[in-house]
Amino acid sequence: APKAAPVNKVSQYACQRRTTTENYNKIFTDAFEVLAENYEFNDIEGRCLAFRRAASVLKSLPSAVQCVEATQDLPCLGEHTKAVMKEILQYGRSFEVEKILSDLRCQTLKLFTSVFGVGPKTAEKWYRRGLRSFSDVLAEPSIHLNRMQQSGFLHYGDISRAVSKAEAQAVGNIIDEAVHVITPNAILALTGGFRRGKDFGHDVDFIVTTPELGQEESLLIDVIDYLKKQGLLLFTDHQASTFDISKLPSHKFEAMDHFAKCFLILRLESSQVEGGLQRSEGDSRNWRAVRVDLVSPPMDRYAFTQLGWTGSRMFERDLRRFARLERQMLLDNHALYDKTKKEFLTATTEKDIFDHLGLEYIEPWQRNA
Ligand code: TTP
Ligand code: MN
Ligand code: MN
Ligand code: MN
Repeated sequence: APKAAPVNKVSQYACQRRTTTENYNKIFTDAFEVLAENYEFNDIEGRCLAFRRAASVLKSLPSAVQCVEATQDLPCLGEHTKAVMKEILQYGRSFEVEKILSDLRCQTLKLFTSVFGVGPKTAEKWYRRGLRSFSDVLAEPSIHLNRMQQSGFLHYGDISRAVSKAEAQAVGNIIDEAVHVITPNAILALTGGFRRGKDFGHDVDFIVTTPELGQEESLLIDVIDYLKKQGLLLFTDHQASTFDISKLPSHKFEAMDHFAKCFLILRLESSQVEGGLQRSEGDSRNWRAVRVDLVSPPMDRYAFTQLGWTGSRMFERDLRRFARLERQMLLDNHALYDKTKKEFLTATTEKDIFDHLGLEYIEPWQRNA
């Protein structure tokens, strides 16, 4: 007999799913991430995205998948992903994944891209030159490291170690003081992974702006200056705003936006952290380096920036895809444009943007897609 249609069909769009940090299918999603990254290293974008989409769907499930048959009504799971799941269910591991993990090229690219400022292209270039380790790279006289990469190597141990919630809170206190000394009525908001309720992150992300339009223009520079004078800045890369109000939202999915922003490495003292620093064994320093991102949009773009920077990346990607394909609208970190009405839609809260898109509101902690 034909089965009744499932009542709660899982959407193909991450922005129509509620995904907390609780992942009951980590055994599968970890495997998919290895495969996705390997396709990324080999420039096979379609397959990379397919595995990331599949992982994202499994992350939204309220329980662990016990058999492949249980996935038949789920979107975004193809033959290849199901074959990997079958292997894991049967043997507890995937041989395809293990083969990748033991591959020298993949291991080396993963090592190199773990350095702040080193992307897949640079990693590939170094690998092709026969370099296999950090000491190989640092001993190669023909390699010029840019400022970001130099800091990446200098603080490698610290910034490759996860940032805890307590450490993120301490960073928040530092930024809070700096921002408000400069502009008493400035607005500071946590964004990124910690806003989604993650317990650990690779950095801490904040939005800083001012209630008065235009006043935010000098804010970041002044904050950087203030932190520098306090001796707290180990690295800074400031990017001035290239925001153009008349531009339509981008058609492409791109992580970068046009607002003023800075990528920092901050010095965090143990005494500033409740419960002290989490240190690795044998490390007796009373400080650690932490990666911090600040973005500074004009106030009338605050909601779009908050929605864009809260992530996750898959959630963002699908918000834009949903807007384009289901609503004929263009969404990015700056604006929402209705192509049918040929007009921009304004928003003061994230909820306004979900409303414009005809989407149920998804809380930040439900966006861990
Ligand atoms: P990340 O800080 O890279 O990622 P995360 O906070 O989700 O996770 P973690 O740091 O713990 O690894 O990026 C946060 C969001 O910011 C992400 O959704 C992409 C967005 N982003 C932009 O929109 N534009 C930018 O220029 C940058 C750097 C990030
Ligand atoms: Mn990198
Ligand atoms: Mn982050
Ligand atoms: Mn970040």
